[in-house]
Amino acid sequence: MNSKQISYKILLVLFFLQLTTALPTIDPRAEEVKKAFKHAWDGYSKYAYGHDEIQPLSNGVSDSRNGWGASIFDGLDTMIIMGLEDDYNRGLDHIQKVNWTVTNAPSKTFETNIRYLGGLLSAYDLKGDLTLLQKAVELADKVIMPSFDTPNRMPAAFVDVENQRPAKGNIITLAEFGSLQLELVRLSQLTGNLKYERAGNHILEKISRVPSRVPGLYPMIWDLETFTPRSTYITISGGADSYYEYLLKTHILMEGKERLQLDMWNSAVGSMRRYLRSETHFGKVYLAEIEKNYKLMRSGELVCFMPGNLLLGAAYLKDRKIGRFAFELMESCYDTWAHSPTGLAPETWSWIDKSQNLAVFPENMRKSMLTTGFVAQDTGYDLRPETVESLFYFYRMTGDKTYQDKAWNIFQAIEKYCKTSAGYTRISDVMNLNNVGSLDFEESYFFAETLKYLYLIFSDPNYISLDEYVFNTEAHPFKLKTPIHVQARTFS
Ligand code: DMJ
Repeated sequence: MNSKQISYKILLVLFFLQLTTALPTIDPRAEEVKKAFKHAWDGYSKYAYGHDEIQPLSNGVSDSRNGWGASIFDGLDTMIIMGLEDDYNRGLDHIQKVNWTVTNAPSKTFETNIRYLGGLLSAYDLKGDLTLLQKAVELADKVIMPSFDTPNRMPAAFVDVENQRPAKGNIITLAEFGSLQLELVRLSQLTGNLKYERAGNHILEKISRVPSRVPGLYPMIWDLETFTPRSTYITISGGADSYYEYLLKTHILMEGKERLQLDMWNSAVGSMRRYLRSETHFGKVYLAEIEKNYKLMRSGELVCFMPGNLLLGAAYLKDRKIGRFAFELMESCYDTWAHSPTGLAPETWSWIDKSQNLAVFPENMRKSMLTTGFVAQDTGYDLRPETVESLFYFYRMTGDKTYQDKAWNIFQAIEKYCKTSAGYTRISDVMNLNNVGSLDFEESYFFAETLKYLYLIFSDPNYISLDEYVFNTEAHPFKLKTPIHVQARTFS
């Protein structure tokens, strides 16, 4: 080797050294989450490819979401984010062939919107394959938009896809008609066709004109024909949840131009603090429910998206009061995991409010309040993401790494109690260390949400930054036209 060759070699080494030091260090925990995704995806690919879900105990299949391969649509952007190129390409092949006018049952508008349309738009935002946008437009035109073909232009809960018209039935939940707008707005932004955005936002205008007993909060069950609430039951849980979530997110996605939805969000949050906030004798804070004139001390894992949504709003609006509320809810949500014997939170729980006399409650309830801080009701765990989702927001917006450690605890509990040879399954009893009761079902949102949030919380914070993306309710990130400033500047 002559001296010239030696100096080239040194330069090359220095160049690569610089390259390696310039790359962010990879947290080994992100790699573990990626391995979990791969394990689950390989099981699904082997036994259930093209079906909506795998049954990961029996290696059977299930088609609960139109039979178009929901796991593929839901998992596609996670594959892009994790750099799983081969799995992505195979997914794209499948997507190209899906026929939107054939289903095994009427299509549920809300689920089709958040999982299929949301998945396509997000994968398109991340990767730019035109097929994805074309399929999204087709899906919107053939399935989502026909749901609006009702006398008052409100979306029907189900669509008969073969005939492209609403399926019969008038009863619909707040979340089902009140959280279609984020996907429709993004589709309008990407295509330049405003008809989607108009249809989505029109619903919110209609809701804002309906009087409510509790300002900003609406009952869960509605009659579509009269467009009036059919019950007095108010909750932030399933059936209502994403309605509140999307008010803020749509305002952000629309670069602050959609003022009404931000006002509706602010009013809803004000009422959550005033009427739903409940504190226990031991300082835990939960979001209660309302039925008639009663406050029900009942909540659950599904509600645990709210701390993250509140913190996003608090950072965006620079509102300290909302921030404090977010923190107390985050802590109590996480504690339902930390204080359960398996480290997994129950689906629902109740509690005793500090205004109530502890002594009048049964011994077992008092004991449970003292030891765990809640009383488990539905003891199942459905591989849900909400607490991990909020931890992700908290980590990204505070820079506090203890949120990563909490997410890691949750991941380890999932690994321990939900893993099967072909994936991960829902279980029936998180409170029973001896028998968690595996149930043989893996929801597509496990690929879309749970594993994505877990992966991102251990990734470089600038990767899919909250300053640049807004996540739909199924954890599909949509690119913001104008960045916002909500992420922390330092992480420690
Ligand atoms: C997801 O499908 C969505 O987050 C939805 O809004 C409600 N919850 C499930 C996951 O728990």
